[in-house]
Amino acid sequence: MAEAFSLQKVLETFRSCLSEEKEVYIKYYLAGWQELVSFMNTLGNVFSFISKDVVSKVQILENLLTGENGSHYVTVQSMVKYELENNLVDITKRGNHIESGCRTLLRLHRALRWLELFLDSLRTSKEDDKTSVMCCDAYNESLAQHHPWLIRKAVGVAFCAIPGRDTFFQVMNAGDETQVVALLGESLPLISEVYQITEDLYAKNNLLELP
Ligand code: 1PZ
Repeated sequence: MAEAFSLQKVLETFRSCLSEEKEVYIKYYLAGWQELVSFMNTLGNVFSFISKDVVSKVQILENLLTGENGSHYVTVQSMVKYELENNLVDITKRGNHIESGCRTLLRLHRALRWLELFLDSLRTSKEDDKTSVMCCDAYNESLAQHHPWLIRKAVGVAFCAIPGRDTFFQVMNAGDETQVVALLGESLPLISEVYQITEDLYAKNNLLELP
């Protein structure tokens, strides 16, 4: 059986993500997402359409990383350079490269912003605050802007099934509430830094709207 999810492991993978030159290692980025998928799976089947999408994107990137051009996919920086220099990215509309590393990672990158916002509101929340509201606010501020109506509706339904705050803290498997809050405080700057470095790189290369 797979080891149980723990917030600690997510923290460790995001810590491993950055090289000394502040490049983002795709291997650990994907490992972080795999941890998050296993977390989502413990929350119930309503989330399976979300975790399936994450799994398929992780798989696309893993195939690139282990494929014959894998050496170009070690970091997000090297991937962007390689795919752009070799015209492997559909820039304005979908064409021959619908599964480029750049566009695939962009989807996860946008979702990472959601995660950052959500975890931060969880961290600062009070006992009576609703996780569904926190999820929804974080979503509207991030991913929703990139999703069509139908997906936004489906996500809205999934939010109704989100477990309460107490369950969330338990499933994170990192001790009592105070400990989880402390660990979140430690994890969030790491997640933010990975997010920001990727965001700046994508912005600099005009990749933030890849179809
Ligand atoms: C624990 C509660 C989970 C709430 C998750 C909130 C985010 C909702 C995201 C909904 C995704 C819906 C399914 C797939 C959508 C895809 O169309 C898009 C765009 O990909 P494309 O079609 O262009 O290939 N996929 C995404 O935007 C990636 C979404 C990833 C969501 C990750 C959620 C992370 C959850 C972590 C758990 C703590």
